[in-house]
Amino acid sequence: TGSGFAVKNLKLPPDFVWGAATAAYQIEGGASQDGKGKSIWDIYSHLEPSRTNGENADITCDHYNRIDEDVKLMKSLGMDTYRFSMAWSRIIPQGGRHDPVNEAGISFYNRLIDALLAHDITPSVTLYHWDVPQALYDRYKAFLNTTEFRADYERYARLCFTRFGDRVKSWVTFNEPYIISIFGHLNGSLAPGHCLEASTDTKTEPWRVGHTIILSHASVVQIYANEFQLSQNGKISIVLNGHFYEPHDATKKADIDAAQLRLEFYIGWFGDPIFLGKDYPASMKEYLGARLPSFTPEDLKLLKDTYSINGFYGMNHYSTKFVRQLTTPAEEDDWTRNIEESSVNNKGEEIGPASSMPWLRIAPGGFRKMLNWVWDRYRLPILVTENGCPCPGEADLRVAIDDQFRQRYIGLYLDSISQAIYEDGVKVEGYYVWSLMDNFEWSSGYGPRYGIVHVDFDTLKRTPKNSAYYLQTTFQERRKDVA
Ligand code: GBH
Repeated sequence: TGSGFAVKNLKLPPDFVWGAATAAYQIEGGASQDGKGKSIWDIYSHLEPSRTNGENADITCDHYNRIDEDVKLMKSLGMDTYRFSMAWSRIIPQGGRHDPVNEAGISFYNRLIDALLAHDITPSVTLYHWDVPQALYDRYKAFLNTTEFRADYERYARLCFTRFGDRVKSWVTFNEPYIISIFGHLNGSLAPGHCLEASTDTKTEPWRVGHTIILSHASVVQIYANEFQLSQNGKISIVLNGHFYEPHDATKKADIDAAQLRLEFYIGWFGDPIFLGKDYPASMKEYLGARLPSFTPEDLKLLKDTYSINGFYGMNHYSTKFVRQLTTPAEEDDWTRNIEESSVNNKGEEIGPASSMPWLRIAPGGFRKMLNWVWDRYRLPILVTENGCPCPGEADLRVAIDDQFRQRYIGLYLDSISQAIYEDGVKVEGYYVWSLMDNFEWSSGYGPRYGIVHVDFDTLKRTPKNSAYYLQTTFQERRKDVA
């Protein structure tokens, strides 16, 4: 894996923007401060602590009480923009369309937005990053009830546009619908983990959850376009994640096809309805049959009416895997189309150097191909809304701060963006590193550290890592207009 892994510092457009991304539950803390309600993550992490490495995010980075310090830090590192999510349960503690609004929660986000703007940092707001109010889960199982969820989410979104839209010009409706559906409702490694209960139907529920997200997204895009966009003049879209897939055996047609199918099942599932105004990919409909919900004529009209309003493609991307089409009969409830993922191909070659997470390896070539795949299919300007990694050996503080693995990862992935823009003609407009600072990494708790700023979770002291300074200088260098 030695060759092809040297950073070239390739140029980026002068108006290309960069910043960092975070999510409310992962950094805020203040779990019940100022009237905040409980979300599914508060319950999930406390009910069975072994699901989250024995940890929770009651305090985490305490960002809720440290926004001035944290915004100054962003400024000192030269960021143009900051992507964060709002906690629905801070704004409407019980979540529902008839439930009271918590003005203290609104005021927190107002202070954050104002502090960012005062420092010339453009806010990008994600309305939903995995933390649905627990009350909605208790009432009707949240995403599993499409009609109820959609109506409650519409009210929450409308409230956010009304109260913050004079200053927020970049909106994301949902972070990573695939993860919400599959990890939250099929294998239960993320909240709500409802599928861990005996009475659930994992054969159909993940696809129902996906259906709810697609329709709720489209409704809110329509609301934004009809009621707000003319006066507020902002952009709205969704963030999709996904690995890139390479064939396990590059000479086998079945493996080449498997790579394409895996991308359709991961990204096309949401991307085709949302960005093309079309039905689910034919490959999914054929394989999943009645397990996949169908769109009514009104749904399809909504998708057709709204797809072109999406102002960008939000891409969370971390790594690439090999896929092999297995020939053994699939298990009865298999949904992966009998495709096996791995980080090693048929020749024993690894996809790239390993981080401290088994699924995340340095694979900039796959990233470049992913940018091209998305551009070819959806023709939308791409914002890389998350990219980053934890480092091997980071339990040692010196390694954590002098994070050479991360600097190389970021350097190579920025080179891929440059190649996609200048050599392949793909439109890429910005880059958000995941993450601003070390934080609560969901089911892994405080183990892996994705931050470009180190957080000591005893003292809550923030210390920029060398990758933070690397990002600052590499963007200065790469964006110099030398022509
Ligand atoms: C992002 O998701 C999240 O948006 C962010 O909150 C999180 O902190 C960050 O990643 C780092 O994890 O079964 O091989 O796919 C990325 C999606 C979901 C990808 C879990 C890896 C597990 C391994 N990730 N998935 S695999």
